[in-house]
Amino acid sequence: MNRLKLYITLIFSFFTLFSTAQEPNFVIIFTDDQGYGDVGCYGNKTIRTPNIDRMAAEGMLFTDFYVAASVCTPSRAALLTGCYPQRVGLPSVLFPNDMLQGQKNGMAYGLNPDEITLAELLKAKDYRTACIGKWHLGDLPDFMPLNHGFDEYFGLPYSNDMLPGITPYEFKPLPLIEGRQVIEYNPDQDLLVKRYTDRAVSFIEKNRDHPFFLYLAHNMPHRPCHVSDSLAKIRFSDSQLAAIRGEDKISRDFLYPAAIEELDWSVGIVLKKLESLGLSENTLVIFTSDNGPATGSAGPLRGKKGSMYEGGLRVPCIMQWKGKIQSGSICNQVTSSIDLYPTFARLANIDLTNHNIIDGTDISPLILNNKDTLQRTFFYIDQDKGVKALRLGKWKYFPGNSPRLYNLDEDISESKNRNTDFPAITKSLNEIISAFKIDLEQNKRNPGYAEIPKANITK
Ligand SMILES: [Ca+2]
Repeated sequence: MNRLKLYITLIFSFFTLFSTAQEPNFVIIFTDDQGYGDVGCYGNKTIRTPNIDRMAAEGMLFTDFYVAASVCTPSRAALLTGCYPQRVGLPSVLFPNDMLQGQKNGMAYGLNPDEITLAELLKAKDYRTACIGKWHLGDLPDFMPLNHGFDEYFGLPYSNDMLPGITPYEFKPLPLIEGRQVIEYNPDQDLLVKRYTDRAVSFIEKNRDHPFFLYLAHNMPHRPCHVSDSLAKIRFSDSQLAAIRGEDKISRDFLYPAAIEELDWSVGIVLKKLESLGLSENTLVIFTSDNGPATGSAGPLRGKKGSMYEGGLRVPCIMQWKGKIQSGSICNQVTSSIDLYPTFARLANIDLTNHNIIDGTDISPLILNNKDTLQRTFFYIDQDKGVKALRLGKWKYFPGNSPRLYNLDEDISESKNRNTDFPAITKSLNEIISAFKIDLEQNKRNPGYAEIPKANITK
């Protein structure tokens, strides 16, 4: 009998060991300029998002989740490095390298090749990695996804409006890139969400037996809005659609709800694929947006894309992990996209002890146990204009000559300045901001620089 017991114990230990040996898969679905109020489960009554809503019903909805910038490039730099974008030298939006706005001192710049991105971090555990969609962290080869830890790349290297004929700037044709090669110029953007989704599904299928990290960064619903026929025709007749598509990028704003609905469709396809392959219990799926809305809704929040009010940086965020994250849970803690880096590290058993300075906090205890243990600060930094505000608990504080203090628990729209009511609180928040400014100044790193190819220099 003892021998039998021993065998059973051994078999159990073997299975336990085996079943915990595989690191979890990570999927980040990152939309572009989608607002806090542009999802059903965040209160939208007219845009239909059944798949994202189901994700929330089966997972965790974050009410106070922040991206670390209110515009594209710095928000993406933060997500992939776990740092405030100013710490890694990318505080503002990058333009294509052949344009003056894409250069500093005659050099093109982008995410420093020395930075260890989330993809590179996970490579330490032999993850398969894919970036599908918008990159926007530098468009020369040194800065592109394949040089930043991604095995695969398929997408647009920057924003979907950086193409000829749509803005006052003289952009070159917009490249669609596969790996390192341009495969098309000015691709039909009505098909982008579908093409990205197809790629995502085949990446998941291909790596079903291996840990993977999928970074699915849609270009939509950033202006100009594009939608495939199948989704657009639910809302518009053929003639309406022809008129909307035939006009400028302003008229395309009518497509915004349909664009969100197509993104929701895409979320559903990805989740279904994970379920059908039996991967839902070993995959953390995160849905969020890179900054507040340009044309959509920030719901009850003040401000939009580009703003330091809540509407600029507080975004919808839902996490789903079957069997690990409690169904229908809500997290009201202050959390941020910069937290995903140390959180993924923890979940994949990667040690960050001797790592570069990062700003994020491991939020795995919140995700896995829904514990209210966090009392973290979040700083609102306005591109290259410095630290503008701080969030700690319910308080949001803007220092300066006309300081403002808002109690976000009672005043989510930042309308009642309580600055003179709580001098002790503002004093301590001021001290936290001053210390952080010094730390950021002393411990910031440079972007990467690269020669601009001669062929790209226009006379
Ligand atoms: Ca954006």
